Amino acid sequence: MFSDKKDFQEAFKKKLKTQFGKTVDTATEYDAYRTLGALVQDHVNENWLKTRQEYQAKKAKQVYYFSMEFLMGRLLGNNLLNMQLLSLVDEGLEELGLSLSALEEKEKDAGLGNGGLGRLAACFLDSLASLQLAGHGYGMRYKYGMFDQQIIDGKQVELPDDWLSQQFIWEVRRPEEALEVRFGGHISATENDNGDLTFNYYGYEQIQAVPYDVPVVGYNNDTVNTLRLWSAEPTVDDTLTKAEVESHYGHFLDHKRSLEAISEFLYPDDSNEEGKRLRLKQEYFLVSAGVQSVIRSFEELNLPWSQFSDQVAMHINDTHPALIIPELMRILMDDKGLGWEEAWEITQSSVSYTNHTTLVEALESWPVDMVRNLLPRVFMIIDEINERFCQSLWKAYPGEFDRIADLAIVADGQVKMAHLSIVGSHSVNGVAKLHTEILKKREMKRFYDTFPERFNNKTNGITHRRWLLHANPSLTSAITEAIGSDWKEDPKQLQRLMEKKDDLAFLDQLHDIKQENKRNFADWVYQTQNIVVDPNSIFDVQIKRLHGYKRQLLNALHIMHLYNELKSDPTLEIVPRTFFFGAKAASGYHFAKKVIQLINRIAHVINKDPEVNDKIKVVFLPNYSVSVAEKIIPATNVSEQISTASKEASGTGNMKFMMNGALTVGTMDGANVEIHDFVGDDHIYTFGLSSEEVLEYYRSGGYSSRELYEQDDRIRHTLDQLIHYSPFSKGETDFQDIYDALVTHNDEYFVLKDFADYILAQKKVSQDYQRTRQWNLKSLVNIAQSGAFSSDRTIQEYARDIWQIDRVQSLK
Ligand code: 26V
Repeated sequence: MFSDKKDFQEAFKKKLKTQFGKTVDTATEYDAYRTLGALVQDHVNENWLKTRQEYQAKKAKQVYYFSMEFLMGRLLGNNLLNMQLLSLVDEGLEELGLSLSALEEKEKDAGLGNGGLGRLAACFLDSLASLQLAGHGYGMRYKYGMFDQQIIDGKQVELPDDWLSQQFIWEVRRPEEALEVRFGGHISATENDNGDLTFNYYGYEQIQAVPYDVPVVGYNNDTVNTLRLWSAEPTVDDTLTKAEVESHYGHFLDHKRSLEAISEFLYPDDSNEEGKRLRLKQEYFLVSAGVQSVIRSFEELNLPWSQFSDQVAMHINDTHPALIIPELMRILMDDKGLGWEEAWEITQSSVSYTNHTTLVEALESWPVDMVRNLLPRVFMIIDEINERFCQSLWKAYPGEFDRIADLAIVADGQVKMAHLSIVGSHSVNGVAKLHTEILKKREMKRFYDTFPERFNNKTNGITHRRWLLHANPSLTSAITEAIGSDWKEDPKQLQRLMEKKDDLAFLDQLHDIKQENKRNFADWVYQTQNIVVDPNSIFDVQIKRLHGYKRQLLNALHIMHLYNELKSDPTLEIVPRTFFFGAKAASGYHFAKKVIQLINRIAHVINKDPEVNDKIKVVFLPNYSVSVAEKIIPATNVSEQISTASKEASGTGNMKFMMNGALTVGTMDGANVEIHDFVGDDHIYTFGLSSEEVLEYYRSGGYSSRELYEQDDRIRHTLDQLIHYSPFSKGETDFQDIYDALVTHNDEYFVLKDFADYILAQKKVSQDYQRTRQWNLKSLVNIAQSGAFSSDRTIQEYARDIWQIDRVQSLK
């Protein structure tokens, strides 16, 4: 590594010359970024090799975290941070007339995920490496990641995210480790003398899965794990023979494109929509390539199959990679010659599953015909798993047809992926206490009755390295001055900040840091959006995917209500607030797009109205992403976590805000409940229906939104502005569907029901914000308690309870 600044500068200049043919004077910022990246990669590579050798030598059990999404964001700054090079490089570059943060901006986000689920996977990789655990990610190398969002005429427009048009400097293509994945075709069975069946697979289509490895650098420990991303790449053999190529070049190209399509794009939907065949292909592609590669590594150890689960754990992030279960069975039986019982024992003991949502519409199921046609042998195995499972149920619950039909993996012409995942694994976990309880008591009650020992909770977490050390360096220094630096490796120690609760100078310092972050963010907003925002106003932020249950609409209606109050009484004193939103809507999700349009309309009306725009302002940040989150979270005062109780499995943005000293306005949902437990009533603003109340309303049907609309003048007036002539509707029908959802269709997400209580909570926020010292104390308590939400804690729990792996000590 670099011994000092000078050493770094020499290496930097040399790399610039030898690899890019430039000098510091002639290099562009992009050249400098690539040079720095290449230097970092050189050092990473040494530790990467060492780590692999160490794992092999120690025969360390390996965890493979299978996920269709890894929302990594940018890597340069985080790699430097984890390698303890950040300040040396920062200073070294500055002397050369370059700015590290400007170079970091040159990197495109690796946006290979939709939202919380994908970002969680990325935080987990950071924690695995930082805790010296042998855990790797297996994912897809999509050519196009999460779409780029533009707002045109106040509406969302999606553009392809062509992120690979700029080289992804961290990946290493490993063609020598490519594998074949097969689709379609037919199966024939032949019986040998012993009566054993052999299955022959013919007439299939095959495609190469080529791995691209991305290093995952641990914090200050020389560990480098791997994120392996698979790309679908046809060979000429996969497509047509040479003669056919010559006569049907057009067909060849069509076929080639159809094969490449498998890793072409990330499904932007997090949903179960039509046109899913390609998605099923993607899922099997990841699973088959991944499982084959895991088996290849295991076989290098020359151990008996009975030791497979001592060496390997495979985790499925939601049900998307659930085909691991039949795929592992297939390979063990058809290729390795194991019997059903032995293969099943190995499969169950090595596979574990996390559920990330209870929304029924989000649960994956595939039409039987589709699975059978695309994956004939895999389907036979699923069918057999189902058959055996139903038989065992029949023994346990004789005559209970209802229950068995309810639990079956294959039923009503569908393959139910959650059922397959539960039956085929030894551990099923939810992502926050409340979520896990809802799974056990309601959504998966009958599975819980059958396999109570499989169910457990693992409350989500976030990496404090990206979300505090890197995103908020000023706060990081202040904390370190106050309690020393041990918290960086043991974030629970942030709790020691509680000792500072009466230290007025420290509380003032927290305030100054927040103000500085707000000013920096305001500058960025001005430069990128041309909107002036007041850093002395409350920065109130809701950033997350747009969905009905997340209730951005509740926030928007509250802002309309504030506007109405200010217009009807221009002398009204309110604490100035700037409301920020960042949200992408799935392209086919009409309602969500309407909410985006409404927020942009509200922003347009309010920001240009001089009667109100020094008191409230609304900013919609287009193309919300990991790197935008890193900018806004340190500058936030109020974190909006206002989902309909019971609907948000956990949330992780809530934790990032808390760690950066924002106060939560939230429902008792997901991990908000646990944040509340840690900080106590006085340091969080909770409001609204409880999850029990919500679930009871759904059960009893006793809610009438129209009644509320008719009784509450504030609600009626605000909603009428959506459809009658008003500054917001401009006399058009753009927002009729929103009105209808709330009034005519009985407000599925209880927006109107929670409206009054939300207004009260927000009033309290405004009052409290004016008492600066007390506010700063609340902020301190949130930071101090946030260590419990570090993904290091979460990963230690997974390692201990689910994967049974230990630290690989001797690396550093
Ligand atoms: C799926 C669907 C599909 C149907 C349409 C609407 C919809 C909405 C959400 C989803 C969620 C897919 C799974 C997911 O991303 N869950 C998120 O996982 C995070 C990490 O555990 C957790 O913090 C979030 O609360 C949870 O929504």
